Amino acid sequence: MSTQITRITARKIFNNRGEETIEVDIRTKSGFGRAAAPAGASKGLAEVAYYPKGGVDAAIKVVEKSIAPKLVGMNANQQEEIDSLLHEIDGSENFRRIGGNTAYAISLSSAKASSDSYGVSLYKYLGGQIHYRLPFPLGNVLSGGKHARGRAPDIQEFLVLPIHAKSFLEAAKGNLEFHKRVGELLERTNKPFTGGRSDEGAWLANIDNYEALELITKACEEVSNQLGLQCRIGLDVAGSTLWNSKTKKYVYRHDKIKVTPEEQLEYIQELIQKYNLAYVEDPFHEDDFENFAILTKQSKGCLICGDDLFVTNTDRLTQGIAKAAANSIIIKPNQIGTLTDAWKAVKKANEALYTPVVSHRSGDTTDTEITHLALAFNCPIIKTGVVEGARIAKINELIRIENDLGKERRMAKIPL
Ligand code: 2PG
Ligand code: MG
Repeated sequence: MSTQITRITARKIFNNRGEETIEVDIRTKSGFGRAAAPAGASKGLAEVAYYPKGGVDAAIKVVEKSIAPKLVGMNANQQEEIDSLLHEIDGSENFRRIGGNTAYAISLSSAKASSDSYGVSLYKYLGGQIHYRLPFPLGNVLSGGKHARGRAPDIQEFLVLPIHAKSFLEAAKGNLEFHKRVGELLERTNKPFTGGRSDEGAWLANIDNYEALELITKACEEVSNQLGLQCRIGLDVAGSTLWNSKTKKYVYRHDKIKVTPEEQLEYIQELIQKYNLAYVEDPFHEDDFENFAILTKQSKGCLICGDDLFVTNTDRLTQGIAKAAANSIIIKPNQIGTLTDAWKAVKKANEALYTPVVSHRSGDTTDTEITHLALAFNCPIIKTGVVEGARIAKINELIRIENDLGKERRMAKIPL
């Protein structure tokens, strides 16, 4: 068995939005790994640059000319060395020369090639001898904000979390039922509803935030009673997409209101209480650590999660921990570029008892690495949609992993 890298190939493929993305194949003497990068629509300002100038074509050239010659001959199991070499080749602080998505595809395909060389699943290769716990799926049932095109709620994501499911399969089935019921209720109550869905497979409807929450609460109650499964609701407010930095107000276009940060805080607190929310992501814009801290302190029993706030960046997370801003962090490896960097953020989060939530991107492929990362990183929650090809690929992979674990399978514990 050898993990020595013999060949690296990069190509252009498409994500579920039809956007170009980079895919990398790495061959070792004994194995093969392939990974394609995802892409965000509502990106954090502090995320790494996805591509060098010239986009995916330029990134492919970079792989061929600057990266492959240096990596061939190295061992794919030297993850940290490979990832630090990527930083070295790039030389910038945000991967703008080689592209964060280029780094992602190399870093992940290398890990996959290594695990394949050893003949073990990626999660076992990365996680080692730990007791694996299956994550709870946090599923998007209704889209708004930047993920919808105008006439939809201002909040970006309305999510469901089947908190007491006994197995991943049961949890996934629950989410499918919640999603289906939301669609049925929309069909019954909203005349213009056409059954349209967003990139993440969540429903699109011209309703406001309260109407959305009332409807999802009803769907959750009905389906919970039927299945004997408890469903809690979560939101991704994507605060940065509502924030106007000039007027210092959050702009709710659908609701035609503009609110100050203080009013935003009151509004989110009201939603948490009224709808017993279990999870709120990015309730404020990406630099408002202070209001994140106030909300976190006042919201017991609810995860306050930073996505654009932290961008999987250990320095930003450290800043957040010092201020007690949020108690949970979204982990999207392509926000930071490499597996090693993402792993550092998870370790820091675990040390500070911040709940790590591994997440897909709205522009995604049928790749399933993040499901393996959820297990290896010990993330109790995975945000990866309910339906749609790129989402179902990940849900199905978790079902396979659950089967693979057999008698040892156990669900994670969510600190709620
Ligand atoms: C988010 C994500 C995923 P995007 O904001 O959490 O749902 O969206 O990939 O567009 O950043
Ligand atoms: Mg988000």
